[in-house]
Amino acid sequence: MKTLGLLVVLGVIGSLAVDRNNFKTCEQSGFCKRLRPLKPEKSQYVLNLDTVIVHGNSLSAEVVTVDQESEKKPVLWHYALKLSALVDGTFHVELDEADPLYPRYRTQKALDGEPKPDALKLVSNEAGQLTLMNTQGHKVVITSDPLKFDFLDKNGEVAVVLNGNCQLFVEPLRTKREKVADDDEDGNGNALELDEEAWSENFKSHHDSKPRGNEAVSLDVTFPDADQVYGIPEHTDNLALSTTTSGDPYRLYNLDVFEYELDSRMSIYGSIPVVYAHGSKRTVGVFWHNSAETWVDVVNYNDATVVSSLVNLVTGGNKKKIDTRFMSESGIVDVFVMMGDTPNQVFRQYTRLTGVAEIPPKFSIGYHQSRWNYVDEADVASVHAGFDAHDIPLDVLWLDIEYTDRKKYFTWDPIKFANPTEMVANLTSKGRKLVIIIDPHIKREAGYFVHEDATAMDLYVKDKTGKIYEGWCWPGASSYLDFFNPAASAYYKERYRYENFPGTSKDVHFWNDMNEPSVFNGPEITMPKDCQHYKPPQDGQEGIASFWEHRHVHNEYGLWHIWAGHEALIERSGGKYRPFILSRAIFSGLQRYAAVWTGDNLAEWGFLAASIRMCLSLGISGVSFCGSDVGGFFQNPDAELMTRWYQAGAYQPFFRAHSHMETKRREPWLYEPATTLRIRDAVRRRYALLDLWYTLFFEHHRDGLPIMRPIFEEYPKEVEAFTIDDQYLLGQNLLVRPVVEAGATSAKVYLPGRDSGVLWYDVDSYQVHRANGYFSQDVNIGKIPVYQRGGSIVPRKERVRRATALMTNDPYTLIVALDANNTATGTIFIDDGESFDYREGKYIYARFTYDKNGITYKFIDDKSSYPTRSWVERIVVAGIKSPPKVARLRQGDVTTALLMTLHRGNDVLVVRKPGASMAQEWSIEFTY
Ligand code: NBV
Repeated sequence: MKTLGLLVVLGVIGSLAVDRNNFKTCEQSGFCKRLRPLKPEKSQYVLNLDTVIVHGNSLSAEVVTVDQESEKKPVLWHYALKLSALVDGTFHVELDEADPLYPRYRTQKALDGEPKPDALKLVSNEAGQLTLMNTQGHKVVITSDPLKFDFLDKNGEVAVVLNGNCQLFVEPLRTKREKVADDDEDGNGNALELDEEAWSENFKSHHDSKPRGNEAVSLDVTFPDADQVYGIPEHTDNLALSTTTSGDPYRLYNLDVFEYELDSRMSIYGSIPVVYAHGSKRTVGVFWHNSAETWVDVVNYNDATVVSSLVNLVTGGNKKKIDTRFMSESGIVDVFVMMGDTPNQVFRQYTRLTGVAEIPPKFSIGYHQSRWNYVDEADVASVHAGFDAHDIPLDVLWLDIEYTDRKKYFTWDPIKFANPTEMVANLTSKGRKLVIIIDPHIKREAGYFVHEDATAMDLYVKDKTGKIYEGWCWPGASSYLDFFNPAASAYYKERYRYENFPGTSKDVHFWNDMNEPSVFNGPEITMPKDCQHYKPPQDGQEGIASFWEHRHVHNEYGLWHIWAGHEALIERSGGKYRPFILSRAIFSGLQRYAAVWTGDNLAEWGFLAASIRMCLSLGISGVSFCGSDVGGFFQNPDAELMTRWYQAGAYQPFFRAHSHMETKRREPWLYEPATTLRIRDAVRRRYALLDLWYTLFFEHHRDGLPIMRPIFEEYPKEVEAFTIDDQYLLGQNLLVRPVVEAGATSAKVYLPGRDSGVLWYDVDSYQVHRANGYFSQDVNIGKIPVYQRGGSIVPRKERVRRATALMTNDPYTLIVALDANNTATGTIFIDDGESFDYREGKYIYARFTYDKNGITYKFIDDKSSYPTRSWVERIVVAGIKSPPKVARLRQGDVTTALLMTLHRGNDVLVVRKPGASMAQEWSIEFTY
């Protein structure tokens, strides 16, 4: 079987690899090439102490650049510095030109509103150093000449340094003529040559006109005492970032990279410029708030690849630290320093800035079946029926671009999808939903209403000459809606109204692909950087000051697209229902509107493994609702890989199978029966845990923490775990180690919590393991290692049905895994699964607590309630040492004696049919 699978894989598409020539290296990216080598011994930036004003939560001051070489240190340029303290141990540093020729772009949509201020106090001002403090006791020491910022933790130790390596640069905006005149002092023409490079760039056959010239920004950030740095997704390499001294820096530039490669620092679809630094002492982070093309260098002095001489030279040989450096093509220096000091605190600080995900509609955490394409209504009906025939749960069927009338979004193919209303009704009659794709490119075809309206109303992105930009994408000649223009987003939102898109209803949700944006004939398969986006008109801003160039907003484009779609879906239901959207492009803050997937992966083991670390990295960067194309997009997975991918996908937040049109059909029943059964088992495991998932999403919404967590997040002192990215925690209670190796008969698993004596229960057998680092778990093709933490209670629904909606009133089984003190707790969230009514208190958020006296179910939010009809049908207590003799349920005025049985080696107690309603609090009392 395996050999056959391999032949098929090689036969269908041949060997696949990214065409690196399509994408820039640092050397080919003007500003990266220009800035990366700049490492002055002394920074030119100096804070003018006479201008310092500290007021409310911020300090403002003038910063100048001076010619440090010359004795008189003449001033070269003026800048405005603002340092603010924000709630929750975060600082904000902004440095812009004091009087720029035109306003420089400030990223607009990443933040979830204005960050809340904290007070900032000037503690001292002496010997050229200012010391400031927030209310939490973090200090900032600003050295004036040269400018440097040291951020001190609550113990007074330096945790983050800005410009310690003198790599702060803000290239001032200039007019072309001025620059020539300024620099060509000796008249030898060199300046002119330099200038030509500053005012245009070429890549392959593409010319970038760079009308504003060079305007890059850069800043170095040092993390003393850090062992590892994480973040800056989306990349395919390890969760813990690598040293970039050999090869290119990490690149952040949203790109449609065909056949992207593994273990790479190249850009792919998403960019989130946040870095976290972690060590046994503390965790801190830095959010580089910039939507332009960005490169990030990393030097980890603990890294074996960093030559020891360099370590000794820089650190004196005994101190660990990590240097990072951000370089962006435009914008201002706009950086948030998050002081942690634990992983959870710093991840929370980041989501306080950029927001959390809405509680997803419950169906969307079920299983999704997609393919490019289900070809017509009959195909949809038969796939749909196939799930029932094979008793495999399914919540959503997906339609890719071929459902449209020749790639015209907001239309249906008149022949293949002539009766969408009926098709959707067939799905909803079984409790299922439909997701359809809408891409941001619009077909330029006479008579297509969207194109005609967008042209007439002037809603498209413009080219460098101010004419409508025309690119090439699926529909052929296409133009792109300019979501920065309020009229364009308003128009786009209208398109989603039920009456404007017949066939859609509250049960039809959306997938927004290609929104990097992907442009087949554009530079690096995207939009030229000198394209023009809408900017609100302002007096005196004409010519190049009257629009934003695509270069300024590139990484934010997809976010605006998704934001508009999200608003549209809320508006179409009059604000009643929570939308589901899947986005391919990613930028900071995207989590507020959409789920993501890791794009066009390959049906190879390496891509299955990569899906874990990619989602972990996105998760700690705010975007928890993440998954990968189960089975792999390109190529044909053999039965073993397919099985392992389902088993892994069932434990990732977004669980969807998807495949390329040139691959073989692979609905679960097209494999031999044993494989179909294993896939069925994996999907059913997902459904049994839907309420755990739903609670985790609610808790993310409430507490802003990732759902998939790296081990170090919960066990921050376990150095061995700092680089683990092939296993993870779901919340705090489940530990998952997918099998990502062919032919595995065992899996190396790290069980954290050795020092605190944590117990881990195998969810299949209740066998208990005491945390002791790595151990080898036997597996077979039916098993991936999953453990429940001792001390936790996990709700399950064991009567798995065809779809999430059909399980609403089903009873719960509670799995109580006892810790060494024979206690456990867990939580549950229940609401209607689809509306915003929870905001009015129509929900239950409750805690289960187990101790030797019994079990209680108590509302955490006691002002809220929800009339759920679910009840408790069974309680399983694993790890019990002295079982009670009698158990009595109390709910309201009623007391009922309960039946109990013992299992395994008498260490698993089952409380049978308590029958307690989940709509009200209850308790079970034990007597011994
Ligand atoms: O819309 C077609 C595909 C889609 O199936 C895939 O999931 C996206 O990532 N889309 C990309 C465009 C073309 C892929 C080669």
